[in-house]
Amino acid sequence: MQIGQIVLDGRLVAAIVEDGLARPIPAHTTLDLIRRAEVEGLPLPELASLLASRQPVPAKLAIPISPTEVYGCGVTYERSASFRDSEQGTTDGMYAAVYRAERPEIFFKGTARVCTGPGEYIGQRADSKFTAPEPELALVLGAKGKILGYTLADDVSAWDIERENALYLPQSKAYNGCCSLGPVIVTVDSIADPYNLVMTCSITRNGVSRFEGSVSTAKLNRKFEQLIEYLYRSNDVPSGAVVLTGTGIIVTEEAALAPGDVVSISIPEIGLLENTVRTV
Ligand code: DO4
Ligand code: MG
Repeated sequence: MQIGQIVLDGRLVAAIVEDGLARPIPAHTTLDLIRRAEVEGLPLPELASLLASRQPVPAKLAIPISPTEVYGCGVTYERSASFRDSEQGTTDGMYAAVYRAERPEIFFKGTARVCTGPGEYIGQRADSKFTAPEPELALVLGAKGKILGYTLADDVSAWDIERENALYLPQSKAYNGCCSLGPVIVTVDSIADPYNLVMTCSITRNGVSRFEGSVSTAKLNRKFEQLIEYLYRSNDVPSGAVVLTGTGIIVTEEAALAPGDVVSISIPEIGLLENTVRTV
């Protein structure tokens, strides 16, 4: 099942998305739905089916969830580790060490405040000259870290700020419009193998291509359960949190984002997430 959110009477409302249409779930956001499914002990798709209107409306999709918290996982693909080490002038430095380590890199990305959805803007910090999209598979979590579904994420990051000093990572990662999510959440039962999804990313400026890249989640060096287990250590993450599982697509510096650039990220099983860059 695909669950998204649409704007109805000026408010975000959850909806089942099928055949390009949306069946609204009145008076519930996706977060309300997740919490109610937990209280009533029902699987999310079952509750959504019970509550959804029979009357479909056009599916102009907004952000599929306003997450309680968003976390990012880092250097989960070899390509990401070697790129970041090369940015530090080394081949086997701290990023390679974390890539190989038992404990994964996990950082706090923000809350719903810094998130945007399909068709909205993503942010390029005014003090960054090399901001890049990080296309990632994202996990939508319920209580105790149960994976409820998958969506696409753009962990937009100021790579020049991270390159200057790794201790600047929070500034390179968390700011207005730094995280795009969407277009829908595909519930776990509808993805046969999340470790076998092909993701593509393109950047265009004035309709002209500046970058194309792709990766398969088969190249992911971590299991989701391990990421979640570490995230929940001494940390009572609430239902409705989102975890970004790391990028395996590395954009070149020539394709650094500029205002007006369009970033498109897609996994056929989930859809297309498109955003335009704005300086923030
Ligand atoms: O280590 C810095 C951030 C890594 C990251 O966000 C990623 O690998 O996706
Ligand atoms: Mg990332």
